[in-house]
Amino acid sequence: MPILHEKLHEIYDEVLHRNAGETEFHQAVHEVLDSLGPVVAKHPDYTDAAVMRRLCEPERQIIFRVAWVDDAGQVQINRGFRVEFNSALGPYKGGLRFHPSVNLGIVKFLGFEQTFKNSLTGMPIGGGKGGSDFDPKGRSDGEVMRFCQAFMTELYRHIGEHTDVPAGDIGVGGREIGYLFGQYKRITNRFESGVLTGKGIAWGGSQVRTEATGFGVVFFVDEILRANADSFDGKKVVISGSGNVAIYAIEKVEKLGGTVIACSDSSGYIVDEAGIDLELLKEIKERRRERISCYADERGPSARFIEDSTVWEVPCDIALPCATQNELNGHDAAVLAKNGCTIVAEGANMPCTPEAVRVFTEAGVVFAPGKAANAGGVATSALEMQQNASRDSWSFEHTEGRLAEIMRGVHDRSLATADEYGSPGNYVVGANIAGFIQVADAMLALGVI
Ligand code: NDP
Ligand code: 2IT
Repeated sequence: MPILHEKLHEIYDEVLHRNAGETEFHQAVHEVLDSLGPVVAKHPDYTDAAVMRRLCEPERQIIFRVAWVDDAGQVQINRGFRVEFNSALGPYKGGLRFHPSVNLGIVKFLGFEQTFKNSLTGMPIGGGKGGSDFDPKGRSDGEVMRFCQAFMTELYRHIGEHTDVPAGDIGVGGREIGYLFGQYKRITNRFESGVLTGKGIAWGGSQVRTEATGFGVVFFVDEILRANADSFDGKKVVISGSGNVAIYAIEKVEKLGGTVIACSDSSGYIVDEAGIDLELLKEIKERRRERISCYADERGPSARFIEDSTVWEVPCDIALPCATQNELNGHDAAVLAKNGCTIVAEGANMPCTPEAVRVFTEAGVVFAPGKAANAGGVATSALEMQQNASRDSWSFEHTEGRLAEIMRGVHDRSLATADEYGSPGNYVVGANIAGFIQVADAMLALGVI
């Protein structure tokens, strides 16, 4: 890893020491500290007030047992997490992830990233993240409901519309938010809409929240293209994953004139040279919750399924990693660059390894980090909170317009900050510094807490 500024190096050592073994958290912290050298040099007051050191220590970390009964009558035990990372700018805000890989280090990396991402949106939201090592795959609706009820039976005491507002992430979509909200309402006897986002439209949800992360990533890439007097027209796009973020990224790319020719899940990927048939993909992944190979079986001769391989071997102009952390390594990055890919934007959180980011930078591939490119999801969650607070609901067109405007703001702020701090065109540096400064200034104003 590159050498950090001396004062930041001390902070990183402390993080390594205090959070032994939490490799994803170390990676996320290192990536931010690596950008902050010029800020430390320019603003000694941040160091004097230990702002960076305080930012690396979550305000509160909650770990709890979740016991529930499966369809066979067996008692199952899972572990639940909520890491309330930083509330300098507003209530803790961030998703819940249900996936067998979830552990404290992963939740901390996600909560840390979320703090900077939320700041970068310019909206009044702090950072937090949570989840469980519960694996929803193969579980019945009834099992998912009982798990969500057991999870909320502990979580409810820690959250609230002014305190901490969870939402979805991997393995948590509209169905799970419904069961979680139902149990919160039942326990508290309050219809407190603003306590969760990603709700159904009929019961306090916002238009566009389902689509927001995927649409937002594509709006961000559209800003990059426009800045280079280019457009999506005729571009070949490859996307990893086939969940919430991937599906709506595909929808918007196709709307803007590009063609998505490949996407994936954890079993392999599909290539469809005719362009992904979105309705078929939604039917298989969203409604039937089946594997991506079914797409190739049902689509006909234009599509094929490649098992246990990486989607990054498919040549494209634009790549959007939308599955999970560290899914695109240095080798994949080199293959993408060699095949002519010119823009990579992270729909997922930290999907590119540090080595991959280095390869992209050296090869002149424009790289947009997740905390900027995927901020549309949480930004629209903040719009949902705004609608809940005013007991209002906005049209699809109005909300999508707000999302596009927010993504333009995130893009322009990242670029302007990169310029100001001597790294023109570097979205990583720009997003990290712009996200940092807003939280840091709030922390200075609020005193040592
Ligand atoms: P979903 O659960 O809807 O979809 C996840 C997709 O990624 C699935 O296709 C899944 O495949 C694949 N995937 C997950 N874990 C792995 C793994 N370990 N290896 C290979 N593939 C994997 O989640 P989302 O679409 O909501 O989230 C995707 C990414 O976007 C995550 O990084 C999340 O943190 C990030 N994100 C999500 C936001 C949101 O609003 N939902 C907002 C901002 C970022 P399979 O089904 O086979 O597991
Ligand atoms: O990573 C993310 O930004 C999310 N999973 C969305 C969080 C939210 O509160 O909408």
